[in-house]
Amino acid sequence: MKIFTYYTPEQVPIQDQPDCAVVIDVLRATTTIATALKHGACGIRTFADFDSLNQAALGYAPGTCLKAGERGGKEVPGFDLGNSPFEYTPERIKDQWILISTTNGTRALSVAQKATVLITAAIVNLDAVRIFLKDRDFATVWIIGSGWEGAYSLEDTVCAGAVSLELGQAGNDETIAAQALYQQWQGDLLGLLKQASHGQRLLGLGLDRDLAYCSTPSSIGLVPLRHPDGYLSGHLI
Ligand code: 3SL
Repeated sequence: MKIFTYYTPEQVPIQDQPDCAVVIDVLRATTTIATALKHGACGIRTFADFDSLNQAALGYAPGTCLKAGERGGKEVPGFDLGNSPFEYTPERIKDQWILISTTNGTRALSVAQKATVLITAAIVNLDAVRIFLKDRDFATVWIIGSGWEGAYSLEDTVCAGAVSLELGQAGNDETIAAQALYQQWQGDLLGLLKQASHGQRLLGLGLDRDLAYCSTPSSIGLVPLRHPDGYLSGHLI
């Protein structure tokens, strides 16, 4: 297995195609997606913008889908859910389709669409993702961080290092650097999120408990996996 890490969606060589793409947005899209699937959502459809999301919502019978997302960490007026994993309780989302658009996470998903297999990862489902990748032994894996509006993100890079460590051969220097960063921070992932610029932004919004949740390793034993129909479904490990 040869692993290539891209810190932002902008770095991804979209003319190529890996056997598997792993999209990461620790704060908070891929953490929230894993949580929603664990709590019984039918599936997650991701959208780069609100217009296409609103259009798609018209195709669902009333009461069967929830519109979700954020911009700059804040809720979207008129939507059912924001992007905090704490909103995605079983009572709220069980047997519902979730249509979601976020600032960076859903953009990262859109550049990975050509991959043969597409999954998402976060700290909360780290072990499940490692097992999924190890079992399948793909020839090429791309790990894609969502970053923040085109810029590097510390927490996605550390998670990329955690996913790739001991998994295969590094295909680029970014993979080696991500692994070194994970080795430095693995004992204090909450401390890392608190120092990261987007962590600071969320702390400024009073979302301290989101950081604690997003930094807890492997509390969720499933992998969000793209279904042939395009939505993310929960693959239990
Ligand atoms: O950028 C994203 O996709 C979001 O996850 C950002 S936030 O944590 O919801 O603010």
